[in-house]
Amino acid sequence: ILDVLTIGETMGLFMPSDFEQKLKTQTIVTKSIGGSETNVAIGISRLGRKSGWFSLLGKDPFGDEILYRLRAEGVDTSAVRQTDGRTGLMLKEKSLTGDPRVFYYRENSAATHMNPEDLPIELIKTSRILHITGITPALSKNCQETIETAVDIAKENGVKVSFDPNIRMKLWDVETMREVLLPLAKKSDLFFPGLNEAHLLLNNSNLTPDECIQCFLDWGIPEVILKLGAKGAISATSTEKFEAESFPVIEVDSVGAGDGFCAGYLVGYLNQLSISERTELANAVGAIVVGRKGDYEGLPTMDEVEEFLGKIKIVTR
Ligand code: KDG
Repeated sequence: ILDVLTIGETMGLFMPSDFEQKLKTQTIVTKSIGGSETNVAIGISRLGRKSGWFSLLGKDPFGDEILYRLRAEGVDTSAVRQTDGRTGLMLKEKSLTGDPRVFYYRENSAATHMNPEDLPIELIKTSRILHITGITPALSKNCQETIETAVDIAKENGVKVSFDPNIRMKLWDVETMREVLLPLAKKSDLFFPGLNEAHLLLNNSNLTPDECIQCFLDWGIPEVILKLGAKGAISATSTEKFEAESFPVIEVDSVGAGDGFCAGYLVGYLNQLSISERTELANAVGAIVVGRKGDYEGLPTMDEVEEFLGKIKIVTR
């Protein structure tokens, strides 16, 4: 039985090894992998819970490497298939504001051909949580149907649905995004929007964080976690609300921080921590990820989180 099953595309990733430089001028690049859903799966595994991931990959070096890295992280990949398609790619470099920019080479990739018939139904039915993001439904009509079907299977079988909208405006227009993501959000049990994403989904950028949360709770979503970036996060259910400050960090690479946050929150949820403790754990994981280069490399173990929070002291030499 998996604690969390995630579904979505993971790509090969290149970034300048000297992350202060632009790709254009660099000959030495770091090769890695990136995908929101595998970031979450790896985060959960490192924090001590059992995760799995489903997708389609190419029969190519990146398809092999993604499987190799995920297996090394203890993520269940038993349902993943390598097809005749190609594994998608992405490039990443810092912009002048420091926030990384990404460039996708993922049209027509193996994962974009995912269909509902490919879904590992038994694995979904027997997992505790299904975690999905708004990236996958943006990849193709059949990916959208695959995610919708996975959510329906989860709901019919009492599996909790965790949903991070992860809005990627490079992948679709805002109207289609709303049309597709709103119904998914309404079916979720744990919903993780950022403030900007909440504004885009609700089509109103004047709403305060509390007003956004109230809208989502009014839709019937049981647990809403609004990510405020450097300002922390607010978590709420119909009876409880908790606001957590973020931890001060030196930002190296913010990509993947939201995924680390989700992984921390879901592990807190599975470990039956209180809503305030879950949010603190999520914030700590997000902060640690921001401080390290790479989409998933910075994800911590539980010992590292406790050391970060000053709860344990590790003997280093
Ligand atoms: O959340 C981080 C992801 O966005 C990144 O790892 C790559 O999945 C990715 C995407 O589609 O941008």
